[in-house]
Amino acid sequence: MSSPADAHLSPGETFDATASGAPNLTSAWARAWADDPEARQIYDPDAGWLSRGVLEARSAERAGRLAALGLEAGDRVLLSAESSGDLVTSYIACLRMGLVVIPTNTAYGARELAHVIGDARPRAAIIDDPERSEIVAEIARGLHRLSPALELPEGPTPILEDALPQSPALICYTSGTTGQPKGAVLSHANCLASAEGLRLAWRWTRADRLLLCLPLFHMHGLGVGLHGTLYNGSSAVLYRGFRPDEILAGISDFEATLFFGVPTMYHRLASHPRADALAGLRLCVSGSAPLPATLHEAIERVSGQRVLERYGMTETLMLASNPHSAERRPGSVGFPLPGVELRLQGDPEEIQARGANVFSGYWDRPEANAAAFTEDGWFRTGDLGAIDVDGYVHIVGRAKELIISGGYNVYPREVEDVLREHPAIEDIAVVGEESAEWGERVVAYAVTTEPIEVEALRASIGDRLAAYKHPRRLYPVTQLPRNALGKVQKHRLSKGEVLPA
Ligand code: MCA
Ligand code: AMP
Repeated sequence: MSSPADAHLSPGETFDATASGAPNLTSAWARAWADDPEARQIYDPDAGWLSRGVLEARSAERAGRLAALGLEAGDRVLLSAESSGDLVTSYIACLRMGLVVIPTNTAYGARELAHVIGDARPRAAIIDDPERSEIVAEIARGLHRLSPALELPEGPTPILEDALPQSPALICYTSGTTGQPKGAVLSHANCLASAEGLRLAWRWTRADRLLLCLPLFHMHGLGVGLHGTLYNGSSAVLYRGFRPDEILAGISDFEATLFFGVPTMYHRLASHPRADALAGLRLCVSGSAPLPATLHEAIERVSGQRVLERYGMTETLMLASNPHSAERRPGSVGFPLPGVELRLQGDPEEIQARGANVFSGYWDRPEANAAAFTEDGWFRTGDLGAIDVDGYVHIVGRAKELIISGGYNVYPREVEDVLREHPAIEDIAVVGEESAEWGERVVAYAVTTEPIEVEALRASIGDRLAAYKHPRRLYPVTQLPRNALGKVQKHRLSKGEVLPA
């Protein structure tokens, strides 16, 4: 896929994935810590500012505690907690001593946690919620359960910053194009390459301050927001949950320059009476789901901000972005980022990606890996693309069965498998229904032996599915539309072509 080669670069700049000269993430972050230890870096909503020097010293000390527990480089640590300074510090401690972190959604229940734990076999879990901690204890008795503050006996600091570029830093669970959740293994080099591309493309500097309300258990908040902050030696204000009032007030209270959000957040900001405050930011970025052109225009109308939309995936970190210093085109995700190559293949045309940011495979899944990459080494995104006359990339659909609701991915198969266990459900199809606020909403079409209210259906699901995966509507039908091969024609359901019985 061609694009203006230097769409993202300032005159005279070139991209070098290893520009930081650091072999791993924390060596790159440590340079900024050493430079100006007094500088504020992470704001915790309860405890206030943590300086770069405090993050450095405290994370080294916590690495000592983890080592005293017996953890060693290469061991996996599950991490499931709301944003906090403690969580950030302990995350840094893990990476500094070469542990591999598995960020996990705090909405997950026993079934979802059991899959991740059974598959990745972590030796420890950092969890902020006693109830979830108990669930984890039931799943894996021998696993060390820790709070985000790591209240453990102290120990000598282990060797830090020793990970190789190809050492895994993260295992992030995602379903890829099909099937069960798989652990995408991201190396230190993958994460560094993406951070360097975004530094150049978004002109990210030490002077920046990010309002970070995205959860730190997914790639958007963690790999883009937190990693970028630490890589650039800039600062971030953490929020737990998203409240438009707080964000809009935070812009001036914290002298913020950056906001990253999913389209649902922009939808809520656009209708807020104080939305004009967004004008105070240097850059607003949207990603994780399509930003409708009408919403892009609404934000500009109320605040003057031209939101910069970008496109990425857990497996690849960031792939494409609208340009910082040229037209940000509504409905488009812009140009491939520095160091990223994109091409369109097949009919319909799928976006395929290559670059130092792209992961090398899923944890323990040789077959899925063979399917995820083409023979000549390109990663299949499962997204359908088009490129316009000016080289802007547009995402025009998905080849994979995926619903994106409020920036969270929901795999219909997983929801259908759970719903099929309901005694009154004979046949079921789960699809995404268009929603102005959520992008897509999870809805189910069902053939049932007796009427079921959606709330009763949700109650029957209980914690077998995280609440954001629950169907919000249940449409009774006499039969599901199928093609000649017996496959449910989901596109007809999504378009509302099948009327409820
Ligand atoms: C919460 N709920 C949802 C969602 N979030 N339902 C559907 N979709 C959702 N995304 C439900 C809860 O289950 C609950 O339902 C009710 O909404 C209230 O929960 P609450 O937590 O108060 O919701 P909220 O504050 O309104 O949350 C909306 C949100 C949140 C702030 C938009 O969903 C969010 O932070 N989204 C960001 C996701 C993200 O970081 N994605 C990045 C993935 P009930 O009461 O009925 O049980 S990384 C990625 O995609 C790639 C790498 C990329 O390109 O970035
Ligand atoms: P995840 O598996 O959570 O990393 O989600 C990645 C998927 O989110 C991509 O494959 C796309 O389908 C979707 N996505 C991310 N950013 C955008 C965007 N700006 N526009 C449309 N889809 C997006």
